[in-house]
Amino acid sequence: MQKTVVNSWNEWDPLKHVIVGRADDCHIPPEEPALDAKVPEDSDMRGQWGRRPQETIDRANELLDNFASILESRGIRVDRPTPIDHSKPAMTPDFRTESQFGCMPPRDVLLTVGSEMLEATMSYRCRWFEYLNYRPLMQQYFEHDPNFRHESAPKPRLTDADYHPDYLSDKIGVEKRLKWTAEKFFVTTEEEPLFDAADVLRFGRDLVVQHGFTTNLKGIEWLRRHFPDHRVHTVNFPGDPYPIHIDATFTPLRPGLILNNPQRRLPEEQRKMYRDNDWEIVDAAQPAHNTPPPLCYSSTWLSMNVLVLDPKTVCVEKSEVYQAEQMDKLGMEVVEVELRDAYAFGGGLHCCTADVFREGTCEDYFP
Ligand code: ABU
Repeated sequence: MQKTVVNSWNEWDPLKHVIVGRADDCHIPPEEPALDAKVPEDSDMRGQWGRRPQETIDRANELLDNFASILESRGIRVDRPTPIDHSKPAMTPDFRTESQFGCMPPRDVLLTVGSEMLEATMSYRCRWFEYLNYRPLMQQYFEHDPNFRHESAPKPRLTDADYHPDYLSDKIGVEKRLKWTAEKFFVTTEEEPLFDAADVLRFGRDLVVQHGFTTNLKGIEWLRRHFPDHRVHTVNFPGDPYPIHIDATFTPLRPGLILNNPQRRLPEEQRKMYRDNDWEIVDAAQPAHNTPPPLCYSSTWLSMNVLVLDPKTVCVEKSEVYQAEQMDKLGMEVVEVELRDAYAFGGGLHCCTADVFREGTCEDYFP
């Protein structure tokens, strides 16, 4: 039996153990406030829901299995979740929605900080029960690692009070969305703490958290109180009309180097800690595609949603040739991984994984 230890403090230390999601039984959930706000008005996803076509599930699983094998061939241990029945309604005393989402992508649900794995509150009703897909693994880690801390953030009620009704229109227009996001007026209100784990980036002692559709200020404050030994920084990327999840926007590659989405630049006033500590923030390369694949929630910027295996090695999606070229110029060895046909299931190479173990300790990169 391999020894299990949960430990991961940042996005780049050598990766030794990881969770890779599964596409089994993934659904396009029915309309609901926070999810609708993320779906572009001209998207092919508008107005349809139900189980994803089996051939797309099979193809996505083929790619995810292949990604898992690539990681294993590099000596990285890979665990997989156990899918619950996503066709069942998600129902609490406060809401009901007719189906769930899936067990993709794990990065949205699980935040690993040191020896702790924290289940996020989530902000979509259809994802309220998604943590259950990972509970068998959490139990296993709890059994085998005496220092493992399994934590769960307070489950939110997700009543209508959690969402701004202004966003409940499919005719807002990109211009107005950009104005609203620049004003930090997002679909989620400040009714109760909300966050998705994929809005958080780990830089040792510092956690950088995006305030947007899926994470509100109360969620960030909850994280601040939950991690009292960390410094928690709130960031915004005003160029994004659909701001969810930081990992197609801001991508640390190694100490001192971050890629930033050139359409979603970190505002000057939020760059001080990087500047003061000689970190370089460079524009990411352009995506290789003009549109996302069919039935996909994410933007074409999944091009920069890469998985760093160590400070010199990075997994890049195979068709993202410009991103791969840029990584090469930045001195990274590129591991090509085919995943585009799985993007529709919730994201790219970073999204579809969650860290269990990376070598290294909690360092202070911004003293
Ligand atoms: N989960 C990452 C998606 C972000 C984006 O659509 O750009």
